[in-house]
Amino acid sequence: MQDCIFCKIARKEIPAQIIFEDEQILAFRDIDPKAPQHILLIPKEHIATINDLVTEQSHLVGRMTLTAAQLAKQLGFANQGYRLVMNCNEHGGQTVFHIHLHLLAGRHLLWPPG
Ligand code: DGP
Repeated sequence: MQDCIFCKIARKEIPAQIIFEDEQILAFRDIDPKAPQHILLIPKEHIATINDLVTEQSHLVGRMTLTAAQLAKQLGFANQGYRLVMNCNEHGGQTVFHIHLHLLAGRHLLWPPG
């Protein structure tokens, strides 16, 4: 997708603090962190929302989740804990229409979310 900001990050057309990359997944620091640790995990393939996921793409969500757990261990906050969030559309608070998994950690996160 030409105009998608996360596709541009995946193509390295705009900078980001990338902390993990493989053929299918990219992880980078959120530009506007909501916790001391705030990392976004995206599939390199453009998928606008969770509503657009098809069965053939479900492995990507598994890879994103497993990668988040690995990063939590590597970065040292797996045992203390963290939160994984995917926002969908207006009521979910989605602002970038390329699916992404938020990995939030480093403070006691409140529940329920606002
Ligand atoms: P959401 O509201 O769930 O769609 O989250 C989008 C997140 O993306 C938000 O926390 C801010 C982050 N973000 C938006 N633009 C950029 C960018 O250009 N670079 C980085 N690193 N993060 C961005």
